[in-house]
Amino acid sequence: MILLIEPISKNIDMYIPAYPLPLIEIASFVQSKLPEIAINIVSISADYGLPLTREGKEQIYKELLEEISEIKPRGIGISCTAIAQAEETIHLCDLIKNHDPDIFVFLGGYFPTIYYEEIFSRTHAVDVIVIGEGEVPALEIIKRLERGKNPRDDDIPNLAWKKDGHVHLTRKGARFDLNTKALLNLELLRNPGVYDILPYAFSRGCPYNCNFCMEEFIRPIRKKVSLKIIQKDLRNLKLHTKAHTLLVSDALFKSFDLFPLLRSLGMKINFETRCDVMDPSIVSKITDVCGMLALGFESASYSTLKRMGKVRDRDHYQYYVSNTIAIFKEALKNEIPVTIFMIAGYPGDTEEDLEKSLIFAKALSKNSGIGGHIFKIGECRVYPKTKLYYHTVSAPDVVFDDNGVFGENIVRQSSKNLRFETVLAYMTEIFSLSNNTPKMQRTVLNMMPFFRLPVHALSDKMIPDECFRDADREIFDVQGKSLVAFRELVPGITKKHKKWISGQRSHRTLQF
Ligand code: B12
Ligand code: SF4
Repeated sequence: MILLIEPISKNIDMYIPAYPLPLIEIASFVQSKLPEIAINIVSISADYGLPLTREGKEQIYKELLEEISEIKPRGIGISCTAIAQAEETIHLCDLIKNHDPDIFVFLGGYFPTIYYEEIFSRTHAVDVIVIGEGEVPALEIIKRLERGKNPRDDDIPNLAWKKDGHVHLTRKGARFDLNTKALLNLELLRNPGVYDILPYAFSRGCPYNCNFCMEEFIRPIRKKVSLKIIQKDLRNLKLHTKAHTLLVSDALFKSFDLFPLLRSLGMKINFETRCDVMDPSIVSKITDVCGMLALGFESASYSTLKRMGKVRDRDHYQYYVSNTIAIFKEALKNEIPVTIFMIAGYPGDTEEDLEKSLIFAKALSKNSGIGGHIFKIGECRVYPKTKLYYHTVSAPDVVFDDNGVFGENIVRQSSKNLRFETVLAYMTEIFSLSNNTPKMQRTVLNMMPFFRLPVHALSDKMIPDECFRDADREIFDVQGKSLVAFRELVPGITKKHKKWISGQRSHRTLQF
């Protein structure tokens, strides 16, 4: 038996009741090659609950370890996509190894791919880290484990481990051939029926190399999944789930030609794309099938976008901005909810840059539509090892919380005379220009039931006991029935906790 686990994320704000796509991709691939091996995927939040307190978390881990004792897996693979999962991932590895040192623990995902050295310096509980795409290395690891061998004894590509104080890296393998991608096998999930949202990646990778992004570490070239595989996958999803929303998980989505196929599924498709790759005339043709459209806009300032590596020159900038306006207007005209993602206080930003974004948001928000719009703006984080990190540490006037790969790394002063309070004030003002129409509220609630809520709002007495997995109300039940009841209450809870809604992200982070 092999267990694959999606750990807890501390960021509740962006919690999406979606199956862990990376683990299903890997498990389906391994299962298709080794059908005789039992593989099971656990999503801690979906299958055990979302812990709101330390006690709740301890209860969940106790249950998980009891189960591990029963099923006795030879290996446990853990996926760590976001920084918000990193500390819990390490804690979980420690717990598993202390519980049973014979279980082979392996990790994969963005975080371990980029920060394997930092993980090894924190824990001895990880036997191997898989660098980059996990399908082929996981297959080879699991093959060896099932034969009773140590995967470190053979020359499996894209692995890292630490021995005698040194990190050992195996040879770099080729990119995963997406033509060999397995069909998603939902039966490998513990509770396939509990997910409201179906994530799917039509392609992997992005060639743009924006300075703040991590994509270039893992897949700097975009490759597409074949139409044949997509068709089969989507038909299976339709057949085996009751969910009606597909969440596009491409780094760079531009498969607009697939909308006729997507339409035939009878689902709503939520996707994010770049502001300069989508033709605004497409919007009116996808009205019936697009649930929500998101644009990674980031800023309206030429100087900021140039520092981000988002635009090449003035001409590109003009196109970037005018295309954003055109897509936005089309979305409103066609009653599609639209989210504009923005970053405030990017290193080098002056108040003038923030003002440009504010003026832009003010102008855009003069247009209104039933679909509504959200300016989802957040403070800037400087992820170590990205190009942005190296620029930032060498910029004399920029101050950020340089608290390592596990930290928040928030930019506190983006240029000499710009105070963080000023950045927060702009964020609040820009966010308040959102038009949270009933349609937008329904769409967001469906996908992100805890969107913008502070953690303490989930303990509010208004929430009935049926939304919790335990009598002490320390573990939130995020399976369908509980979320249905919770969603009903969200307008009231949001009103009650209004002052926190546009505040800093730290209020939306679980504190263990
Ligand atoms: C979809 C998505 C989301 C969805 C998640 C929905 C869901 N539950 O699936 C939403 C919108 C919620 C989201 C939110 C956020 N996201 Co996001 N998201 C993505 C996105 C676009 C796709 C992830 C995905 O499914 N990829 C497809 C799978 C197949 O690829 P993969 O994850 O890389 O998995 C492969 C390998 O990594 C490896 N692997 C992964 N796990 C494992 C495990 C084992 C055992 C092994 C062997 C291998 C392995 O093998 C897999 C298959 O080849 C990625 C970018 C991208 N294109 O991947 C960003 C990305 C993961 N998100 C990112 C960020 C920053 C965020 C936010 C913090 C944004 C914000 N500012 O709020 C939040 C945090 C959310 C949280 N809860 O913590 C960053 C992560 C950076 C980081 N390390 O923190 C990414 C990488 C974007 C980027 N390029 O910078 N996100
Ligand atoms: S376009 Fe998006 S995914 Fe691509 S590098 Fe830039 S931020 Fe990353």
